[in-house]
Amino acid sequence: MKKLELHWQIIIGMLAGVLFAFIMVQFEWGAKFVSDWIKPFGNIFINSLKLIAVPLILASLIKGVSDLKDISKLSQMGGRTIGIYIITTIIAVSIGLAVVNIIKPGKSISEETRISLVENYKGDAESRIAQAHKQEESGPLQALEDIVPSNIFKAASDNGNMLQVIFFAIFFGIGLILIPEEQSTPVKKFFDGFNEVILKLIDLIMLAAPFGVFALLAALVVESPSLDLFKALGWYALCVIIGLFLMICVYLGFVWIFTKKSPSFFLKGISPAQLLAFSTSSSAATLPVTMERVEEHLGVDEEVTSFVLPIGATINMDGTSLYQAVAAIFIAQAFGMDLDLWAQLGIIVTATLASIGSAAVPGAGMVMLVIVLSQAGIPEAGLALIFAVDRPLDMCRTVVNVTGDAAVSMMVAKSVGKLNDPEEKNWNDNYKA
Ligand code: DAS
Repeated sequence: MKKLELHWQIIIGMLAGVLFAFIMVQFEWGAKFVSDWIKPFGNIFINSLKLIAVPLILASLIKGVSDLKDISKLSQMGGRTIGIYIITTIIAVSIGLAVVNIIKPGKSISEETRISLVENYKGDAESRIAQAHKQEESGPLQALEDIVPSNIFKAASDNGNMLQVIFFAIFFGIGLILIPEEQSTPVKKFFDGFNEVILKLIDLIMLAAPFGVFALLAALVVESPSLDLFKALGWYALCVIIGLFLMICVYLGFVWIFTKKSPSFFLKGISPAQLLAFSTSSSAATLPVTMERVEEHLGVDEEVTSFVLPIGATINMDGTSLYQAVAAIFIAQAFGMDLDLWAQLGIIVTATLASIGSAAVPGAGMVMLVIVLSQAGIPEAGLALIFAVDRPLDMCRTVVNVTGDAAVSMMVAKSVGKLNDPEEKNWNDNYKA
């Protein structure tokens, strides 16, 4: 039987997981069975992907930077990458603000619903508020200071702080460019081989993808809060999803205009990574697959993906910034606050910075949301209003984060002449060569 394409395998795994969970919850022991005996396999799957993410960044970035031969190309690509990332994030926040101001979901929250939600989720909100305040207390240049690790092994152990790994890899790659060719060649050969091994490990891990997402979705369904909460927050969640959908359309338009590649080509190429982002809610865990899909199915040269994607997974979170804008205005509306234009423009800045600071792991966007709320003078207790639906929305916004990284990598590749064409007849020979 012809092997199903990866995205169909993942879709089937997800649907089976949801169906299995709905069957399980019919029995009083069902939810506990799923949490005890199924959910661990989902965590093992995510951990195996996160295990690969750091070695992959190290190998591909060191190889990518050292292949640049001269440092001017690095700064050229870096400038374009960061510039386009910031533009797409500002567009995302603006879309979020437009949607939430038009639909006004916060106006639909009744007083008693607000009071019960704040009561129900105050504990969870408080821990995230504490986490964010710890982050906020640091000085204005703390984020810059945190980029330089004091110990590479400690940096590599914390998936939430991949900027330190990226910094070391770029630094090491620059060192490779600066030493004599006869000395750097064996080191580069090692990292080439190391990179190939990591890519092979990703293929092996992805064999377990349908089972991993089955377990993740089954656990999500049995652990979701009661459905009636969703009704109260339905309009809010709808705003986020409409905004995220519009942002995907923006990416498709950019890719079409700047690379002449059709939306169907782009979506077919990136869909397995999008489905994985949806299942894991983690850009970091999805990064290995994002890199493989962008290179081998969207035609972006490794020299670009190894640089643009790890940085994108860490600082380019357009889905998160859009969600933060919608959430902030929703909470303000629910608390009867009317923010003027200046306050909302301020949210464009703070949500952009907050998304850059959000780690590529589940729930990070909500922690950083506190910074957006406190800057705009919106009650932080409002976090409790949205906590109930954060996980499903985290899955959706992570899809947009990953999609944005892939779209920008195609645009950067096109601009530096490093976008190959997988639709060419002898693509594989060229690519492999
Ligand atoms: N889950 C984060 C990510 O991995 C995004 C977020 O929490 O907003 O992209």
